Amino acid sequence: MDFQSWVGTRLGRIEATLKAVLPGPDIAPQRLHQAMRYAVLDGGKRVRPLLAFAAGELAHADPERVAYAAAAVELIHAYSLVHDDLPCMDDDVLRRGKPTCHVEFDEPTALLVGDALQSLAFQLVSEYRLAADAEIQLEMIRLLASATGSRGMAGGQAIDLAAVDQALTVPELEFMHIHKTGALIRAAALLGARCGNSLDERELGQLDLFAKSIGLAFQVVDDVLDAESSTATLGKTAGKDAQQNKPTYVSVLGVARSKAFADELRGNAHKALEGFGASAVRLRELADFIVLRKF
Ligand code: GRG
Repeated sequence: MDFQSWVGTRLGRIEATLKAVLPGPDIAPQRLHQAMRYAVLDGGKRVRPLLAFAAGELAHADPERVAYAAAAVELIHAYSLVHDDLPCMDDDVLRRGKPTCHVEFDEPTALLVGDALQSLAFQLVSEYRLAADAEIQLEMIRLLASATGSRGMAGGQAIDLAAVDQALTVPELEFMHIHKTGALIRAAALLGARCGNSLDERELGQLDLFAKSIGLAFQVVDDVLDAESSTATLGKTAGKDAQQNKPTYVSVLGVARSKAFADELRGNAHKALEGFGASAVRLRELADFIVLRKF
């Protein structure tokens, strides 16, 4: 199967899982449930679920199990976008090519949407049987919690908010992005793999190295796209980083060196997968997609 077809079938699967696990729009409180569905469904590249599926294939995991783990990660990601767009944070009006959640609904609803999506994510990883044994599944829940919280994504967001109008060094920038963006991408890959039971500690370590490289590469490319692409192509407001005077890879390294750095990270990601053979083909293809993407 070629990469496009593989992506197409996984996108169908993740969409169906998300639709099924989100409360229906007619279930009370209807407005909150409608807003949750608005924030999650029909949009986004679904990079994190795709990484979970690809890592699941590496570990010969049951795709049914991976779908729930992938959905949990995507719900956390959707929550972070809804909160990030609020007036008290990035104050944005466009996301995934449509009005942001608080614009379409209202601010209190958007706040609750984020809260409820996060809770639903943890419900999924604790309610469904995802791993070979309960201990591994507990480890998966712990991993998702730490990737999401103050030592992960939320902590990265705090650093991001404090960095406005500040000059950061490259290591400081890297620290911020490893937390804000990288932690959840890493969790997506590791959760997908933990749904299977065929990787030993060394192999899980190699997958972790892959995920760390690709998580940072994702953000470097995001910075380049914010500087170079258009609002229409991105489906979110372009040029926001410069407008808000936020330090980015582009502001610190410039476009050319940022692109070279993203390519170096892609090389590191491929290297981490050496020795896995054909079972890592989708991870390799996703690394290429993440770095070469135009949106
Ligand atoms: C509010 C706790 C909290 C955290 C917010 C992830 C994040 C932290 C903010 C999102 C804003 C942002 C531009 C982050 C950097 C890169 C990123 C995560 C972009 C959005 O992810 P994509 O490109 O989005 O995967 P889609 O819409 O394709 O899912």
